[in-house]
Amino acid sequence: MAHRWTNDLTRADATPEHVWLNRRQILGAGVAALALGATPARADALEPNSWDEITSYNNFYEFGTDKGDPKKYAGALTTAPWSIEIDGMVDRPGTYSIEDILAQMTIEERIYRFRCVEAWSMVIPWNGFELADLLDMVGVQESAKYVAFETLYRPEEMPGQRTRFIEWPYVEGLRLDEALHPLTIMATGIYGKPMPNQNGAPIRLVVPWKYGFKSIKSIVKITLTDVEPPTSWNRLQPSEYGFYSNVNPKVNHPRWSQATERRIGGGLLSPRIPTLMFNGYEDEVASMYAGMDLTKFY
Ligand SMILES: Nc1nc2c(c(=O)[nH]1)N[C@H]1C(S)=C(S)[C@@H](COP(=O)(O)O)O[C@H]1N2
Ligand SMILES: [Mo]
Repeated sequence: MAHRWTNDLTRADATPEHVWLNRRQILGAGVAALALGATPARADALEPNSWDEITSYNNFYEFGTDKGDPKKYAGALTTAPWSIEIDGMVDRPGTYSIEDILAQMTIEERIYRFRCVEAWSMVIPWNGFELADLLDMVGVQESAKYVAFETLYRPEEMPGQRTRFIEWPYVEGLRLDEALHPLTIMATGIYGKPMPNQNGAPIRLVVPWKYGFKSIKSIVKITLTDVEPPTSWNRLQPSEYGFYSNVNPKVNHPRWSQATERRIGGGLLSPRIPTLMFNGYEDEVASMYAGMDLTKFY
């Protein structure tokens, strides 16, 4: 595909570590990391978190509001068979089984920083494919301007859905250019293994320059539309969560600063590190927001 991301890193590049870090700075984080000066703290921030950290500290409100709940309760979720209904402004709408989708996609590993809005971060080696490739497969029509996503609604297996904390199903959305950006992936695994249920099995979105809640898990429906789609957190608390939700250290959440972050796994004494504009992907994505007041479109 013409828009394919040029990051050709694999975990094999991690040995020896300093070689990996250099390659990572040049090829992975790109010019942004170089321009910032690759301080040891920043280089360290690109080392992947452990499997255990990634799979035991989660937000997945369908299984409860505690960060330990998804690991405890998501095991009960049936993830096969699984299909995604794709409809709206597309040439080939339909219900696509995950097997049929995967057969046509190139799965690759992408190591991205991942940030939750409550100012914690991890570095996760995702496996997945570009959302753009899936959208190519169904044929996006000229009139489409946004992509809407929906999570599974199955209260029998998702105990959190028995309370109305969120209006279920969980929904999210992207502007079409964001959805087509090569950094935006549909992830199907972590560390080369199938996606753990608590992380959004069998398939979830990953948008590395946005706060964590945009990266909707366990997707069953994708709709191409010409109106800005509703998003769960915006519905719940519009003054705190906007449609765009780009990582932005200069725009604070009304109840906390977003200027710094805590790396999960760094230990209690590890210093908070400065949060980077667009989570460090400024060179890649800033042009999509040129001319927009990001304090208004937060
Ligand atoms: N369906 C669904 N997707 C979701 C959530 C959720 O509660 N339900 N939580 C979001 C939030 S707030 C974050 S921070 C990330 C967490 O992803 P992780 O558990 O893989 O780190 O998932 C996002 N996707
Ligand atoms: Mo989050």
